[in-house]
Amino acid sequence: QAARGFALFFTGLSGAGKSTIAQAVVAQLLERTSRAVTVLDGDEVRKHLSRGLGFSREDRNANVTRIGYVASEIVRHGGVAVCAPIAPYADARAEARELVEAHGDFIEIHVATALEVCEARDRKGLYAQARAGTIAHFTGISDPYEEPVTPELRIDGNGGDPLVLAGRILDVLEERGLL
Ligand code: GGZ
Repeated sequence: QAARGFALFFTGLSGAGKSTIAQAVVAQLLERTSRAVTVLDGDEVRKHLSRGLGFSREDRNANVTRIGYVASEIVRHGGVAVCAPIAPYADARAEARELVEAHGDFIEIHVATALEVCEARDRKGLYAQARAGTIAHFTGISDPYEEPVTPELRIDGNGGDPLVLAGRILDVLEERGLL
């Protein structure tokens, strides 16, 4: 019978390492499964699915719910959806979970990286702009991030090799019978 689909839902601050770890997970998944793996990364989603949405609570939640809906369709067909939005609000994460769990497993992965570490990385210069007040409502600086209380997995994103962190995620998937 067809394998049960699942969604990996990464959440964390900008610069926490969500995309990097997600990419490493996808590469390792593709070596282990012949299933279709679809990536719904924050940046890409906002270019297409969520084009025109901003960063108010309402818009962020709309963005996260849309991601949850697309992930649920992928999961319904036995696929793997890899999502990596900031998803700062618990209510929208719960809604995404509900959509996906109607059809398969929802693995929430909190990439826990200290704000100071994200800010020191500042790969896109956005933290500097947020501090300067050029960008308003910036997560962690002038906008909230509600930490997941009981994610399936919490990963320390303050350092460490993304390949090793990805490997740990695959171990969890295997333990859960998803691989
Ligand atoms: C947070 C922002 C903001 C504000 C632009 N707050 O590090 P990045 O650049 O590449 O990822 C961030 C991305 C966040 O989009 P998401 O769709 O993941 O957010 S949410 O889940 O909250 O809907 C960052 C950039 O967009 N960015 N302005 N004000 N991040």
